[in-house]
Amino acid sequence: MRHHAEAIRNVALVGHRGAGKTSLNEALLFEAGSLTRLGSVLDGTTASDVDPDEQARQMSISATVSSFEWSERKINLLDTPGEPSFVADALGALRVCESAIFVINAVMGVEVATMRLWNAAAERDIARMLFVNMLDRERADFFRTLESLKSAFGPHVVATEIPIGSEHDVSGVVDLVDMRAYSYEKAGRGNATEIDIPADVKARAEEYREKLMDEVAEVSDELMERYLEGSPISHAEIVDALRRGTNHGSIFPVVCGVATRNLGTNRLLDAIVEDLPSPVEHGGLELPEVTLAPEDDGELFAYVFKTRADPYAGRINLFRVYQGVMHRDTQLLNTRTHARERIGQLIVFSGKANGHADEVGAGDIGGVAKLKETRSGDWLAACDEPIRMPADQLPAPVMAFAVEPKAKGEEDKVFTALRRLQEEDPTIDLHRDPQTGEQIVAGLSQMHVEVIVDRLHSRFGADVTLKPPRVPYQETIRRSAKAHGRHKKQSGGRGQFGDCHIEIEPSEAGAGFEFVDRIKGGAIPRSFIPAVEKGAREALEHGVLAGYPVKDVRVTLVDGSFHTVDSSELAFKLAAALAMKQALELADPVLLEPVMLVTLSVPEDTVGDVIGDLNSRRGRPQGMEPVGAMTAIKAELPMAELLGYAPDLRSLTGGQGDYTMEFLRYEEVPAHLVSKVLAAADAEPVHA
Ligand SMILES: Nc1nc2c(ncn2[C@@H]2O[C@H](COP(=O)(O)OP(=O)(O)O)[C@@H](O)[C@H]2O)c(=O)[nH]1
Ligand SMILES: [Mg+2]
Repeated sequence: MRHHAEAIRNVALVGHRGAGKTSLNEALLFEAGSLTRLGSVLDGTTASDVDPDEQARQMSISATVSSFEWSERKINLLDTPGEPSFVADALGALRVCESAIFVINAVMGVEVATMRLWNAAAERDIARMLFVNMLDRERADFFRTLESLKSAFGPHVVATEIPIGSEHDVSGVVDLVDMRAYSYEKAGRGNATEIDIPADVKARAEEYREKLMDEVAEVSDELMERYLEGSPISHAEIVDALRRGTNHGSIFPVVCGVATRNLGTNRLLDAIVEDLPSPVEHGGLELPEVTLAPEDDGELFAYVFKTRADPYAGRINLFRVYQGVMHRDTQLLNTRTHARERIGQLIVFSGKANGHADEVGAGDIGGVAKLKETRSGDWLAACDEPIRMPADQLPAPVMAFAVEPKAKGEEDKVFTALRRLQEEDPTIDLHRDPQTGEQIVAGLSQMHVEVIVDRLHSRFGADVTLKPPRVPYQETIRRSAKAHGRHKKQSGGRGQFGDCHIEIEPSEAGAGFEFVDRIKGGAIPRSFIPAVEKGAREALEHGVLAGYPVKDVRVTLVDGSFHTVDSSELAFKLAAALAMKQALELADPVLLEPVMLVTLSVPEDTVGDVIGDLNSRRGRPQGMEPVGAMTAIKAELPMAELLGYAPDLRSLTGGQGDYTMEFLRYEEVPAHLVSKVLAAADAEPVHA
């Protein structure tokens, strides 16, 4: 059945890892009747973390879609990973949803990943609602969390519900829109019973209702007037104002509950249909090339936001229709490759068993299998229109490992499988190390690369060994130097002759390789000068210290000589190489290492230990601030000191610490450590 776009809600569950998104996803599906039992993350029985590696790690890795009905609306709920290594899927989900529900841990308050995702949602102008979860946990505090949300996200964060009871005594919620209270029995479906507002929460409920009405009144002058006059405002009017305010981010409603006890989830479902916008209400998608309206009778445009590599079903592409209707058994155009794709069956994601559909209408989300070359980021359209979605700002893959198949001769199998996984995850980088010829897999963290290796095994039966990541050292020079290179051979037949004088000097960081030709009077004929340049460039691929690439060097060709018969391009290239080798040795070569900016989130009482450990790793703390119950620390650290940091941080912080890192710049390796790096490079030569 096709749903009209006005009846659709596309909602992403986002937030820090462990806040309870997957548990909430489960409870919402259960409450809506799309699951027969409430699964749990601990038992690995939830509808959304279905991959064996997600269950083993008790952590979401891929975004999933679940579609179900509530109050005659169709809700497409996207559960996303909070772990920064898998942020691409969370950003992809935020791209195709009108609304996001930020799931907040009531013990921890706002955490690092939450901030980042909030900014991404704000950039995309997405309606935002917050669900304060885990009210049943020890030290959970709804009101403290609400304050932390206000200080992080501004004064328009406003509660539409408050809890009854706290920690293990939490028993229900008070709805501030209608001033009604509900208590929840066990974790069954439909477990809410309306009760009188308990006497001990009454005063608080009134206080917070006033705050809510202040916000609601701001949406319309007319409401404001009536509110100030003290005239009654109806449920429909409040909800309408809430939805208008929420639609484009002038109000951020806060609701609460306990996902694992199915407490408050029926109210959240009501809030999704009442307070969050449909694709129609949120408005069309404005791109530089076209504006797409969520109307079924328009020309079809569908955006692929996720690709899943399945060894049996092939690729499954998840798409969102922005305009028109997608029908099964049709042909569409991929606007990137301009190739026709045959759409066979359409998939709808209803609970654990996916179903099939004949069509997916404007504003809706669906899936399609077996497309030839379509992958995430592509548009499927009825006609060939140059159309592009703004690109997501993805972190750079900096954690590089060399992979080797365990069985001989499986290089191709491994490489093909890696390519398939890369289609699914744009933050994977694959390349050959030009220095060693090794196949390199780079990701955002050690865990990210470990997940890739697990998936190679579980999905493609390809087993690899990971070699410890190599730090991509570089070399450069600190002084200028001159040298002369001459390549001369005369052993019968035609000889070889090339001869050049060069000067090298350090150039600005980031300038790369520069070549200046100052040959006068034809000392070297024009036609051989590119060969000198090539020889110089190639000489910089392997420095004289330890064979690492040499960066930021200006090479000037000042003089030379040639032989009318014996000179050749090859001879000049070799002469340049000889000159470069000499010059580099004279130019005070130094070793450079990558330095990373690390952002940590650690429990307050472990800050001292964490900083002490960072200092012992040559870290330079750049600042610290409390974020909820955690402390965010920024520090600069050499990449060499971060290899294997994840398990160390885990043990320093009782498993609660988390970090992300990004590349900052190259810096000189301190003198006392150079010999260590050189010895290691000797043991494992970087020349292939
Ligand atoms: N006590 C309690 N535990 C919860 C609640 N919600 C989730 N959890 C647990 O917290 C852990 C992380 O939950 P999960 O749903 O995987 O979080 P996600 O990373 O945000 O998807 C799991 O062990 C859940 O069982 C809650 O409301 N109360
Ligand atoms: Mg999860």
